[in-house]
Amino acid sequence: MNGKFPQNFLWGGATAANQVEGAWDEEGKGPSIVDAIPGGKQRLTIVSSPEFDFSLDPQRFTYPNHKGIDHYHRFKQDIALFAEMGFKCYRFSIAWTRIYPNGVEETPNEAGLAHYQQVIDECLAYGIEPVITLSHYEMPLKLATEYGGWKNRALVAFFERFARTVLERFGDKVKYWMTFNEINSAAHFPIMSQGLIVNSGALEPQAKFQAWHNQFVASSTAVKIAREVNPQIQMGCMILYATTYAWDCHPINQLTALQSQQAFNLYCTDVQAGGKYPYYAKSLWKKLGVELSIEPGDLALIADYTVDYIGFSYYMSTTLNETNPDVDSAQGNLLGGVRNPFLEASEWGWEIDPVGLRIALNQLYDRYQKPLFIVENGLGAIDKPDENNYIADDYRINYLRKHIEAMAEAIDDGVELMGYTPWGCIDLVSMSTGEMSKRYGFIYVDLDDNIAGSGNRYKKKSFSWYQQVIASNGADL
Ligand code: BGP
Repeated sequence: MNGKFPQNFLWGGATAANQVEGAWDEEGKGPSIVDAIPGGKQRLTIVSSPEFDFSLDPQRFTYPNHKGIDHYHRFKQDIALFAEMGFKCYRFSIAWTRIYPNGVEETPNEAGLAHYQQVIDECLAYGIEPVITLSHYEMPLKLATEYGGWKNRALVAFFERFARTVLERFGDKVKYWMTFNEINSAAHFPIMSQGLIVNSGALEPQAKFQAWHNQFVASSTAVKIAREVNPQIQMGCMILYATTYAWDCHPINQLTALQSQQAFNLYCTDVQAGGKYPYYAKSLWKKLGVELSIEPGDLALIADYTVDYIGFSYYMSTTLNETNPDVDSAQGNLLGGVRNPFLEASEWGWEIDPVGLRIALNQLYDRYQKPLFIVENGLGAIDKPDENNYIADDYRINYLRKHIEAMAEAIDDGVELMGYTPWGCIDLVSMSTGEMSKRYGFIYVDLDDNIAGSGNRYKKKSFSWYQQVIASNGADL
C-alpha cells in the first residue's frame, strides 16, 4: 500500500458552522433555520410534521446548535489540534447568518466577516488549506419562513450577494470552496437542505425540484463569481452519495436500483458537473408531476459554469428490493431500503461498506472525469471515556482504515482523488439527532446532549492513529 496517495493529497477533517460554532446570536448573527430546529432523537420526525412551524420556543425544546461546541470562541485551540494531527486542509462552512443576518440586508455584517478572516488566517498560519462550504444545512430563518426557502427564485439573488461578499473578501486566500452541502439530500431532509416548510405543502416534488433548479442557478452563479474573483479557485459541488445495490438479479430490482441511482445520487451532479439536465430528467419530472419554471439564460449559465471537482459524503450504501420491499427492512438506515445481509451496521443502522466507497469513486469518476474529493466519511458512535477522559476508539479506527484502503484501491483503479476530510474531526452536534452523544471525532469534547459539561477537548486513540496516517501519506494504516 505504498505511495498510492499523491504527494499533494488533502488530508484533513470536516465540520459545519451550525454544528460546531454555537454563539448563535452573537456579534450580529441572525437566526438560521437550524436555530429553530430542536435537538433530540425525534428531530427529523418533528421537523417533518405538518404542525412544526419553526417558532423559536426555548420552553418547549432544547437547541443544542445554539451552543454547539463553542468553536466560535475556541477555534484557535481546535485548529491547533488539527495542526498537531498534521491536517493539510480543514473543511468548515461559513454561516450565512453571520454575514447577512436575515438574508435580505444590503450590506454585510463586518463582525461576521472578521470572524472568518481570523479562522482562515489561523489555518493558513499552520499551512492548512481552508475548504469552505458556502451553505451547510442552514439559511437565514427569514428566508424560510417569509420566502418559503429555495423554491422561491428570490433566494438566488440573496445567495448571490452572500457568495459574492465572501468570495471577494476571501477568494485570494482560499482556493477550495463548495456551494451547497449534500444538495441531493433534500430528497430526505428538505427542511435542513432547502428551507422548505412542511405545512405549506412544500414537500411536494414540485417544490423540491423547483428549489433544486434555483440552487443550480445559484451554484453556477457562485462558480461564475469565483472565476472572476480568482481563476485559481476550485469550486466544487457536494452530494450525499450512497452506493445503491439491487437486492438480487431480478430485472425489476436492477431497474429500481438504476432509477434510484439516477434520481437520488446523480440528478444534481449531472447538472452541476455535467452542465445540463440529464436525459432521464424529463421522464422523472413527468412521473412526479413536476413542471419547472426555468428562466431565459438559466440553462446557458448552468452549461458555462460547471464545478471543478465533485465533493461528496459517503457513510453507507443502500440496498433496494422492489419486488419484495418488506423483506428484512433496513429500519434505521438513513435512506431506507432493505438490510444488506453482507454488511454490518453502526449503532444507528447505517450500513458500513468500504467496498461501496471504491464503487462510488469508480462510478463518479467514470461519469464525470473530474477530480473527486471525499469531504465527509466516518463512524458515529457512543464513546465511553475512561477516568482520564481517554477513549480507545478502535471501532472508529477500523472503520476509517478500511475506507482509506478502499480509497487507495480506487486510486489504483485510476480514479483521481484530491483529498479526504473525515466528518466531525472534532465531536460536534449531530445533524440527524441534534445531540452530542453520536460522536465522530478524533477529539473528544466533554459535553452531553444538553451541552452541559466542561467543553474540554481530549485526544482519542484515533487522534494519534490519524496523525500517523497523514505523516505517512496513507501508507501506515
Ligand atoms: C451529513 C451532513 C453532516 C453530518 C453527517 C453525519 O449528512 O452533511 O452535517 O451531520 O451527515 O450525520 P449525523 O450527524 O446525523 O450522524
